[in-house]
Amino acid sequence: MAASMTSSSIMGTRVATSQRMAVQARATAVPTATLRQDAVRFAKAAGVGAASLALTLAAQAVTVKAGADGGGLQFDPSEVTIKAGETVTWKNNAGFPHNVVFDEDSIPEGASAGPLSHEDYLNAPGETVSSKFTTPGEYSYYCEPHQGAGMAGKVIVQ
Ligand SMILES: [Cu+2]
Repeated sequence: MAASMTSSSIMGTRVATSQRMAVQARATAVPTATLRQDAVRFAKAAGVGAASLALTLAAQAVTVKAGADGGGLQFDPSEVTIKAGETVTWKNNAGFPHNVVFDEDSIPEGASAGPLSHEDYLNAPGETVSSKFTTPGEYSYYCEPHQGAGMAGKVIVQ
């Protein structure tokens, strides 16, 4: 509410006659990345179930910790099962730097390891990377710095 009022006054308009108009007006002037937040904000303002809207926008997502809570060099959980089209997010948790590497020979045929991999090291606490999986099958991956320590995981896409 406060945010939409601020945006309205920045744009030189008086308080909008309705939340819907405010959202539409800002939609023409703000980067796409903020539109989703606007949609959720609008849903809240309109009394729509914001939680269900957010779920719809995000689809289903699974988060894997990079580095166990106790500091162990592992992905937690090391194996996750998702449906085709869903996304896995890795969150830098402990014992970093980590990265997430898929090799062509350990993913299903037709899938491409390059876009799924995140070879840049995760250095900051809580940093995240995500990959969307569209081809069903089993995908094995590992952390390059800790491959020798057995830091590896698997994504099963149904
Ligand atoms: Cu690692």
